[in-house]
Amino acid sequence: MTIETKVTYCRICEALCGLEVDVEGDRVVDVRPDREHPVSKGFACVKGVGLGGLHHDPDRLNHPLKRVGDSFERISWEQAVREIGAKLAELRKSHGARSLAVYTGNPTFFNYKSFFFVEQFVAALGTPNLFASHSIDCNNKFDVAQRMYGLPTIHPVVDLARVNFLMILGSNPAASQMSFIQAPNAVQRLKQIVRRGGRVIVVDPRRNETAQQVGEHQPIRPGTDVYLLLAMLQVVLSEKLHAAARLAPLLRGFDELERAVAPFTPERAATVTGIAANTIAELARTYASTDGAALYMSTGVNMGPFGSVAYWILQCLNLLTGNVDREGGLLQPRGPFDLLALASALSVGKRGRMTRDGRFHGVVDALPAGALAEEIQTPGHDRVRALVVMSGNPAHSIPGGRMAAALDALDLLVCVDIYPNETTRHAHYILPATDMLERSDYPITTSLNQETPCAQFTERVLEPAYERREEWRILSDLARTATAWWRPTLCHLFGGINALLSRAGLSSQLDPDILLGLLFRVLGDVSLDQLRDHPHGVLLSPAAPGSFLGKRVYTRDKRVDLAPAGLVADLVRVRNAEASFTDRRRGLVLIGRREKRSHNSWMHNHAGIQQPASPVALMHPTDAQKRGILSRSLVRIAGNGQVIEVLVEVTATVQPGVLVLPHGWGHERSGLTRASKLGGGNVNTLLPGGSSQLEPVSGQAIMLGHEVQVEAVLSTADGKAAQA
Ligand SMILES: Nc1nc2c(c(=O)[nH]1)N[C@H]1C(S)=C(S)[C@@H](COP(=O)(O)OP(=O)(O)OC[C@H]3O[C@@H](n4cnc5c(=O)[nH]c(N)nc54)[C@H](O)[C@@H]3O)O[C@H]1N2
Ligand SMILES: Nc1nc2c(c(=O)[nH]1)N[C@H]1C(S)=C(S)[C@@H](COP(=O)(O)OP(=O)(O)OC[C@H]3O[C@@H](n4cnc5c(=O)[nH]c(N)nc54)[C@H](O)[C@@H]3O)O[C@H]1N2
Ligand code: SF4
Ligand SMILES: [Mo]
Repeated sequence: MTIETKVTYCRICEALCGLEVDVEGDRVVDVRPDREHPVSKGFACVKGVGLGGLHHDPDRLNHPLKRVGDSFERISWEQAVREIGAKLAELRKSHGARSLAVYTGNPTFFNYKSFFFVEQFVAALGTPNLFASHSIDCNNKFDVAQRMYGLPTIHPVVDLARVNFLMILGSNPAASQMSFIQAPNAVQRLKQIVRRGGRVIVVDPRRNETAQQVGEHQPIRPGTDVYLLLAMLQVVLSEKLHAAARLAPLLRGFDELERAVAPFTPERAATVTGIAANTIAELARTYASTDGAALYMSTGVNMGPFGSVAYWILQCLNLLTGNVDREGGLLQPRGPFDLLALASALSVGKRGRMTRDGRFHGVVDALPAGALAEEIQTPGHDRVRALVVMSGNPAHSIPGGRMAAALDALDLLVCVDIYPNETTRHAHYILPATDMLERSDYPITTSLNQETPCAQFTERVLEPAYERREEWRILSDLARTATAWWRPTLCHLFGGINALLSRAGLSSQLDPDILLGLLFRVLGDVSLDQLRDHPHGVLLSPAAPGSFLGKRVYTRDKRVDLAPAGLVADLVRVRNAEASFTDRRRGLVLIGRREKRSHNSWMHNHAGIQQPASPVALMHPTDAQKRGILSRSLVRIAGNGQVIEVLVEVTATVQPGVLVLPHGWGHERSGLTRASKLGGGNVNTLLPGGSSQLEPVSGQAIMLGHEVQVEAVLSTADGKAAQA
């Protein structure tokens, strides 16, 4: 058989690296980084080049499954759709649409068809109950953008190619490739900044792998970035290092912001953050006076207690120093066509969804995942009784350890996934989806985060194996079976046409790419056909300086709101919490980290990607000594009434008082051949959860900075004897 090379791109993380895939029949024989990709230029990581192993993993889901007693039996698609549709319809009839819910996980946002059809499926069911993984990741960012810029999707992107001063808070690009910015090989990009004489400062409680390779490391006490940012803004405002007068026609709320920030001096921030006051003032002055500077923050701050206020103040700093909408600062990309205009036309973020108790609003129209267990378990006629999980692992990824019991309280749990996971264990039906090699795609949802705007369409590399199906098709069939045969949703339109095609005996299906092609034809700078002719991708015009402020801001008066009421009000909470950070604790403060070789909870079963035998916690030598803990020994970590045992590495790269632990581990009961043999446990069981642990502004789950107790499984003396 001949080997054919196909060009595509990886959709595991936001870097979206170009790939070349050698295919022989229905087998993937090789996956390589694509050297001709205009942005990733031959970069890809171990996960991307491992896509062949993912596609052929014998543990993959290949057929629809139905729970029968304690095990699962293979059923036909026809039976699965019929039974699930009927159950959804029955629950809707007897308990109302609110009794139906959807949880959509991280991979949905890398799959444009699934992304659009999830919203259409929710609309078809008529329920407000869409829950999304962005509320355990970055809800604060979307919510602040909505409040300041009028759309949740506006996040000016750092001009990495020209920036001269970049401060990174709570991100480890060496492992993650960053978020809200598409920058493959991010560490190299950061090194280039330093090489041309610029400064990169990594603010992190741990000298993470990025800080070990590039720039300067600024340690900080976990959870306190908001005080650092407030104090930097206080310096910029009180020393008049800003361009507010020039920017006045483009912004509003300056006076109120100035009043609100005035009390947050560097001296006060120093006590809380552990960073000297003069260092904070110096950072603020250098940042404000550098020609081309930017502040960037990510999950290490998002998941802390004040993610929304921190992101708001960070935006204000970038705006008021004149760094937004200029070269060398931050630019607002447009997408292959005007995606902000499209989001606005589609009323993205404006669907008015609320939790049952009215406490939390939808962010990008999705409710906080941290409230899902309560929406299922709190009694009431309209409590959630049926849940469809799309490419997610809520049992594992939501903090609190309460989801498993909540899932068992459902009348219907349907999981659409490529693998069995900790959530599918509780399912009544498991439906097998295609992987990224088995479907065409365009990265619509990440196009607004492109530092180097680029357009790439990929055809499917392989036909779907076994009975795997694309998500849009599964959702269309379920929507049509659960509701009246016709409703104005894409699920009904595509589902209906495809049903007619099958009835006419035709095997081909109408794919939503046809709609995408139309969008490109009407609105785009390039057509989908042109992109098909250039499979490596084509560069689009770079984001233009001066094209954003006053022009593409979606507030009513087109001005950026520097002082949204809900954010100003949350400053009280920030002030009241100051003392809590300096209280002497008995335990250690838990923070997270990502690992190069895994992705959230779903890459641990890959045969070709070697994993450590257990997750490794990191702690400082003084903390280890106090507890009689040896490096590479087993420790017991207790929190939230739960205990897990993992290996520990003793290292001075971590601040004293801090424990670092990766998430996504603990697959003993997943049913996966390899992953279930790995040790460790799920860090989320150690964290308090539920709606009391949500950041009140945005509903983002607070997942960092909780206290845990750590002890040696063997004492130092026993350990030394054992090692000897
Ligand atoms: N303690 C702690 N918890 C965390 C985090 C943390 O840092 N610390 N990180 C959080 C973050 S940032 C995120 S984004 C969330 C993620 O939360 P989730 O999205 O709930 O969890 P994932 O582990 O990403 O699970 C993704 C699932 O999608 C499946 N999948 C992969 N590809 C496809 C596909 O193409 N189609 C379908 N249908 N399924 C697919 C995988 O098999 C897997 O089961 O976790 C959060 N949880
Ligand atoms: N290899 C790999 N890549 C991934 C993922 C993965 O699981 N594996 N997940 C993807 C996903 S879903 C996302 S959302 C992105 C996230 O990408 P990033 O946001 O870059 O996430 P991390 O790499 O976990 O880096 C977070 C950093 O925050 C630090 N930190 C913790 N607490 C604090 C704090 O209070 N203050 C400050 N300043 N720092 C703190 C941690 O020490 C860590 O170095 O990564 C994506 N890329
Ligand atoms: S960095 Fe790795 S996982 Fe992320 S897109 Fe590139 S190849 Fe895929
Ligand atoms: Mo994420």
